[in-house]
Order: sequence, then structure tokens, then C-alpha cells
Amino acid sequence: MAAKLYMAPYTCARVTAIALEEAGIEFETSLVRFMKGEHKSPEFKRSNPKGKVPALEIDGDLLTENVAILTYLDERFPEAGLMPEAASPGQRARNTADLCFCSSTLHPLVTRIRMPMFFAGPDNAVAVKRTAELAMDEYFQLVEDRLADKPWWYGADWSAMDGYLYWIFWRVEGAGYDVSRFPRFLSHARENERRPAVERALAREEALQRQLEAEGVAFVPPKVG
Ligand SMILES: N[C@@H](CCC(=O)N[C@@H](CS)C(=O)NCC(=O)O)C(=O)O
Repeated sequence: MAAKLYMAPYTCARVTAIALEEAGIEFETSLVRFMKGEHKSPEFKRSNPKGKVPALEIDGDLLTENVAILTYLDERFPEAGLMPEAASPGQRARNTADLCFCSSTLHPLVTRIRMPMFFAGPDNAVAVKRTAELAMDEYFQLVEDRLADKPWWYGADWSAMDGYLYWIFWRVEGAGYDVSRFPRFLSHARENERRPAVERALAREEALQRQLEAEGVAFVPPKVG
């Protein structure tokens, strides 16, 4: 098998990297340098015309979008147990809806909390961030409630949904969002970090981040609020 993940450190490509590590799939990484505009280059756009990471090349298939990639990996490597077994079309749709909740509802809020200036300019950044944080509160409470009686989103077993939630949590935690109000989600994040596969995915990112720093093209988001 040949797999190559196009990624940039700290981005949502971590979601795919964690799933690949958890599934025990060997893969190489290809660093995409945002500060050099590589994600918008014609060369990279052959891998992902949307100019975003992640993109995954696997056995001749070119995949984009975390939800699609996770669904593909789950279908192709069922023994990895990346998602709970779906015994009916309805269950499959509910699993997909969970992943879409991360990509379509939570991720856009993450970006507004992390980089609000990109949406309404530096003068309005604080207002954008605060508005997104208020919206995020409702969804973090949803996750907090869901984890009331189980360690992971689906119960006793970790799933790719937990890896996705982990990246979301980590990203806003690092942007100053007050995660202490959600203690179960907080310990969910720390439990994720104790998983060897997650450790390996994070180590890959750190190596790529060191490379960006050595080249002088590491992205440092301005602090807002
Ligand atoms: N829906 C996509 C979102 C991908 C995405 O927004 N990736 C960000 C990094 S977290 C990116 O590449 N941003 C670069 C840009 O939009 O210019 C997915 O889940 O894969």
C-alpha cells in the first residue's frame, strides 16, 4: 500500500493523521507551506483543487475532506474500528452526521475563534471571536453532556470521531477559549493525548513544524482578545 498525506502542522490534517496512525496504515507526509502559499499553487491544486489540507493519496486514489477520508478509511479497513459498525443505513447516516457536525458546524467556529481577523479585518477581530465563542459554548456543552456517562463519543471504545473532537478542542484551547468550563471534554482531550497513535501523529506534526521554523516560514497567529 502507498499512502501520502499532504498536511500542515496544527491544522485539521491532524484528524486524518490520527486515523491513519490508529489504523496502523503506513504513510508518508508531504509538508504544505501555507506561508509560502503552497496550498494555492497549481501543483498542490492538482491534489486538492480547493487549496486546503488534508489531501490523501492512497493506492492511486486522491481523497479530500476529513469526513470523506475517514469514511473511506473505515470502509476499507473495517478491522481498525475507526467508526462503530453501522448495521443499518440509518445508523450509517447518523455516524456520518456526527463527523459532519465536526467539519461543518464546529470547524468553522474554530477558525473564527483562532483567526477572526481573516473574517472581518483586525478592527473587528475581537467581536468575531467573541461571537464564535458564544456559539461554540452551546456545542461544547453538547459534547460535555454526551461524555457524562462514557469516556468516548460512542461509549467504551475510541473512534475517529474522538480524534476529530480532540483536534477541535486543542485548537480553541490554544486560542484562549475557556475550556475549564467543560471538564469532561477536557479530560477527553488529555486521554486522546495519552494514546500512542495520537502521540505519533503529534510527533509527525512537531517534526514538520520544526522544519517550517528552520526554513523561517512558520505561521504564528496574532493573539486576539
Ligand atoms: N472541510 C475541510 C476543511 C479543510 C480546511 O479548511 N483546511 C484548512 C486547515 S485546518 C486549510 O487548509 N486552510 C487553508 C486555506 O483555506 O487557505 C476538511 O474537513 O477537510
